[in-house]
Amino acid sequence: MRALILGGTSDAGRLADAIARARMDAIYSYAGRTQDPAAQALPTRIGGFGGMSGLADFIRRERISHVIDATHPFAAEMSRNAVAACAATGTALIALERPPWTRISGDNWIDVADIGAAVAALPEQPACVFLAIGRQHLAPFSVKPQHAYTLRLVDPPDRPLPLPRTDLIVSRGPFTLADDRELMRSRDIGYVVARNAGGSGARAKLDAARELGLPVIMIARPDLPERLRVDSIDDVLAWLGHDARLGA
Ligand code: 3Y8
Ligand code: NAP
Repeated sequence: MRALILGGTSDAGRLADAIARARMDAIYSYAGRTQDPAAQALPTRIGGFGGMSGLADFIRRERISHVIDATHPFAAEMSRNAVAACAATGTALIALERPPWTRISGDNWIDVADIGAAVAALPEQPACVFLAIGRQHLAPFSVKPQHAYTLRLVDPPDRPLPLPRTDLIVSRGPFTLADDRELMRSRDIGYVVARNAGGSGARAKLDAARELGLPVIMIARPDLPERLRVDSIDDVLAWLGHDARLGA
């Protein structure tokens, strides 16, 4: 057995720890989006594979027998490539996918399908907007330059930002309720824009918004192709043939 973890999330890191403890043969993979990704307990490769065919070549060359897609729910291209490459090479594939966040009493969510709909959901009247969606998808918001945008990025930007009025926070998660509440209160935030990432690492902003009675424009997850999906690390270990109850 030799596993490839398509990682880049806190859940993927916890899975890598469990697989290393179980002394299973595995490789962890980052896309290379950030300057200083968290170290992992497994041998790690960084960078794209070169599309579906590049991933299939990697699987053959490295004699990968099991692929675990533990990427973020919005890493849709990687997930699609994994389904295609595993089908082409006859390799076992499982996705470790955290459940989406669901609204609870007191939440004021505006559900939207994608980034474009999130832009449309913002008012015409100037507002203070917390764009908690990272760096890669900011350009669509430039059609509403009237807002004061608070941005949270993992790394300092290496090129000019596409929005005229920005307040930049450079911080990687996981985030805390106290910090996110203070962030919103000190900047008089009127709207929060978020992707439905799920998990615990970035949900603090939702709890802070609820406390402050702020609307959250919640971007739904992209559709992904059908593949075997679990939401627990123990289920992944069992699928790999390791019974977590037996310990290491
Ligand atoms: C490179 C690995 C940990 C891991 C932290 C989780 C939690 C914070 C939720 C907000 C939302 C956002 C963003 C976010 C989350 C965790 C987790 C998670 C959202 C790292 C990481 C990599 C990335 C890539 C980065 C994206 C960006 C997205 C920031 C490491 C820290 C906004 C997604 O500058 C860039 O190009 C950044 C790109 C993809 C989305 C974007 O479009 O900008 N993640 N995030 C992975 C790789 O190279 O393969 O650097 O260590 C991982 C984490 N991201 O240690 O606990 O759920 O796991 N990441 C979103 O939800 O919209 C933050 O600010 O509230
Ligand atoms: P994406 O749009 O789905 O993928 C674009 C390309 O990036 C892929 O086709 C692949 O390149 C490469 N890639 C993506 N994930 C990879 C991985 N784990 N290992 C090797 N190559 C990878 O991906 P994304 O949304 O930019 O996410 C990139 C990384 O950040 C992923 O690890 C993801 O888990 C993490 N992340 C993303 C988000 C988010 O909001 N999207 C949030 C938190 C963490 P090739 O085609 O060349 O193989």
